Amino acid sequence: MTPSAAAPTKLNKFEKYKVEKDGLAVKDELKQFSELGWEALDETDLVHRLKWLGIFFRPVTPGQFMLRLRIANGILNAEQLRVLASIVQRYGDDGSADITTRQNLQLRGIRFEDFPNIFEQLQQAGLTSVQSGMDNVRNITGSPVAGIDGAEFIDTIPLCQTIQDAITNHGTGNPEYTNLPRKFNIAVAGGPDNSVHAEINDIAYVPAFKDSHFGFNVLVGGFFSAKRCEAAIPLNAWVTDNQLADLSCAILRVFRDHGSRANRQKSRLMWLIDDWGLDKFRAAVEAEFGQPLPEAAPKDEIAWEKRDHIGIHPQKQEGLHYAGLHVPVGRLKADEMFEIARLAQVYGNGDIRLTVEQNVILTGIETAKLEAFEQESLLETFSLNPAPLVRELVSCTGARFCNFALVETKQRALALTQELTEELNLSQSVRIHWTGCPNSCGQPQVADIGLMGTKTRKDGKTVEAVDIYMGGKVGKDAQLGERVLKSIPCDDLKPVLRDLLLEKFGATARA
Ligand code: SRM
Ligand code: SF4
Repeated sequence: MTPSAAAPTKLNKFEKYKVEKDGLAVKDELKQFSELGWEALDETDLVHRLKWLGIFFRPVTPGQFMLRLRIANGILNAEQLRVLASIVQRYGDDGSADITTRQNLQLRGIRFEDFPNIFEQLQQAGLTSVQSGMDNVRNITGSPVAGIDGAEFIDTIPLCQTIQDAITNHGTGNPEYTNLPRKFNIAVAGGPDNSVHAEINDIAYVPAFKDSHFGFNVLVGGFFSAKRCEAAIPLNAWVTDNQLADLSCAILRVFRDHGSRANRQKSRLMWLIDDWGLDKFRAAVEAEFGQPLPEAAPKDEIAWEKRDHIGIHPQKQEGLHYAGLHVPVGRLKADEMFEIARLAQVYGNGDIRLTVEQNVILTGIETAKLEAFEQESLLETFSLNPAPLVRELVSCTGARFCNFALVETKQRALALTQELTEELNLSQSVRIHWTGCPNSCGQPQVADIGLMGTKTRKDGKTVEAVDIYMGGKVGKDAQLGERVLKSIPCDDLKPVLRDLLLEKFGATARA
């Protein structure tokens, strides 16, 4: 759908190609495209429009494509994971999957001609990748322990699914929401610990009671970009659980029709809120929603420190447990995916959950099965009790596959953390987030120590470096961290991190 009101006088180049042909149009062309081969495609189709189907051309590995799924609330079942494992298995060492910072999966190494068949497999398995890239709503995140957490106020799984279904027309594609001015993030928190990082989403729903009725306060406008990062602000609105999809769609229509399409660096929702002021924005949302929005509840129910869900924990269902497996920097190989699916079925209820920390949770494990489960060899790789520095390590894709990257991230993050683990004793875990460039996919601003890739000069040469962020606070009273150090060459980073850990996080040197 074309934006109706306030059509900008000057469209940026992305808007121009969307006017030429809607992104979702490639859905009907995919079969023909795959017969032609990717080398024969129009460049805009190849590099941009295919992202409406979740297909990402990777200039770093041409011919090996990435497929970004959408997994509402990060929950899938063992059969679905097996389908995904079998897709990446075909590509041998080139095939892998990454758990993303939005509780989602990206598959790698895919050959272009295989996509029509892969989409059939996804459809049969009840999976979709539609609208997962470019100017679309990203994966809808929810509490990773929804439905099993004794402390939760509401199970967010059906809520996230309903929002996703509305925006994507049940995973088939919905032209109403495929031409937004920019990307868009939505999160639903269901418990007291804010495990979705509500504050960094364009829309976040946080639990809040009003006159003893349960509902959600609404936050809007949170985002990170290279130019600007902002925490979400209260819309001063309160809605009930059955209104989340309608309100999300109303906000999206306001954004679609009025958000700036001139400068892509100033197109995220917060720029519209700034431009209009919150009152005008709220009134426009209310008009689109079709009914008055009640004022926010005076306080929300986010009262806890954030949990990481690693290890074995009791579920609210008597006699059942969930197990949080630490997946180092979120990367999975096909055999590991098959193995996770097997463990989910042998020991649990067959479900697999993903977290925004790029880890896996298995659910429904009976007490009697715990001992045998803990002996499984996969848990040597995906630990239930990782060392404090590795435990909360998060990393974006980085230079291995991402052409925006200024540095390699995942391997470096792991190697450095392992070296520091050998040198230091730590009694507490430290949340370290790596991101390969200022786009901040690895969310360095929410970390205790955030590392953002950059370049600097050293000994007359340009070298990989990082800016260091600190002070990110998550959970209750979340706040974004700030840059404290600039342009540390990656080769000189270890002693800097070591000193920070010794001085600020209670680390002591090992004898
Ligand atoms: Fe991101 C673009 C990877 C979460 C902000 N992001 C990209 C691209 C698509 C660039 C590209 O085409 O290469 C990266 C794909 C690399 C690859 O091959 O994997 C990419 N982003 C990721 C993932 C995979 C990082 C990860 O390792 O987990 C995350 C996928 C989430 C998902 O499942 O959909 C990912 N990206 C984020 C987040 C974190 C979040 O949502 O909590 C952010 C910051 C929050 C936000 O968006 O407000 C983020 N990504 C960006 C931006 C900057 C957006 C902006 O407004 O300027 C870009 C660049 C852009 O959109 O122009 C970007
Ligand atoms: Fe790529 Fe930069 Fe995002 Fe990392 S932060 S995945 S390097 S765009």
